[in-house]
Amino acid sequence: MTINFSSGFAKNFQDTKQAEIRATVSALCVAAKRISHICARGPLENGLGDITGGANSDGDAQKALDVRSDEIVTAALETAPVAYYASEEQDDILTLDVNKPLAVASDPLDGSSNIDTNVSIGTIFSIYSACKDAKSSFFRVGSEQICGGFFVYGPQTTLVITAGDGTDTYVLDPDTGDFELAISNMKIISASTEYAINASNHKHWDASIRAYIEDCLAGVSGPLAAQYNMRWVGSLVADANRILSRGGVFMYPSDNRAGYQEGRLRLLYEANPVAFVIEQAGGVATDGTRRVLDMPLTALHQRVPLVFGSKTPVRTIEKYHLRSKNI
Ligand code: AFP
Repeated sequence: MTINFSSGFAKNFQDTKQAEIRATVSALCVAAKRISHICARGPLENGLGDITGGANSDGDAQKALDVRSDEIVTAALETAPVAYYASEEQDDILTLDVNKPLAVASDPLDGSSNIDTNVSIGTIFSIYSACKDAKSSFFRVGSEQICGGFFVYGPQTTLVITAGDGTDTYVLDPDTGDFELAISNMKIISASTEYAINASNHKHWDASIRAYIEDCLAGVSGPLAAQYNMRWVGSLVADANRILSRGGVFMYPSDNRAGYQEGRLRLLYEANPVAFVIEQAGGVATDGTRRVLDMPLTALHQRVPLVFGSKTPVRTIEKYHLRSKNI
């Protein structure tokens, strides 16, 4: 079976489209089970975290598991109703079968820097209806996604997913080998005093983010009048999963390092699917001021500054941005 969908999954769509979405998600679950198994074997798999000598489109060094995960996802999508596949690990879009109806974008292995440290990592995916050609199937706004989400390979292997009618979590049952619905229609609490950011980049941030973080650190006697806590896993999927389960705000802003003017995360296969599940759970996802899902894709591996999570802190950060621009 691989996944026991909730009865309402993708019910917004006509039967044919719903079946196509379910078949593609099932194929991604097959891939995730294989990647999860490899991750669970860790060092027994000989060098998952080794640098292959290759690099992805952005010049990031590719780890062995990055490449293997991409191969596993590609093979799975070849069995699904998918015409085009765009991957963080491949420079260009892969055409699988132009006669098929869907297009999938993926970061097949998010959190590579954590592979050898036994910290949760994952696979992120986004599904669109295919257009007349490969490029137009992806060069669009994220609000045109028909399904999106991510797998987390951690203490549990989970799937966080939305098809536009709420965000659900499925858990891979080790006893049956199937993904089972565990939490339906998740809701992010609107207020939270927990933030996630790589604080070592403080000197690189713009004034608005520095001011916000400094006001969080000022605690109860500071302008935000609350005691804050910080978490930073270094795996987007792990931080996103925590925020879905207990609230908080994630920030990977632009900074003044070379290549980081638009942050680190990619719009197509990281920010858009995460923004989709976050919004469907009642949260907010912006680039600091603009809604992520309204941002048109103009380059396949385009980066975007990313702020997402509980509504109140995301809107507060927006105010810091606007104030720093005297808007
Ligand atoms: P890797 O896949 O190269 O480890 O990058 C992971 C990631 O894209 C995202 O999952 C993390 O939130 C972010 O990068 C961590 O970035 P820093 O290593 O700069 O903190």
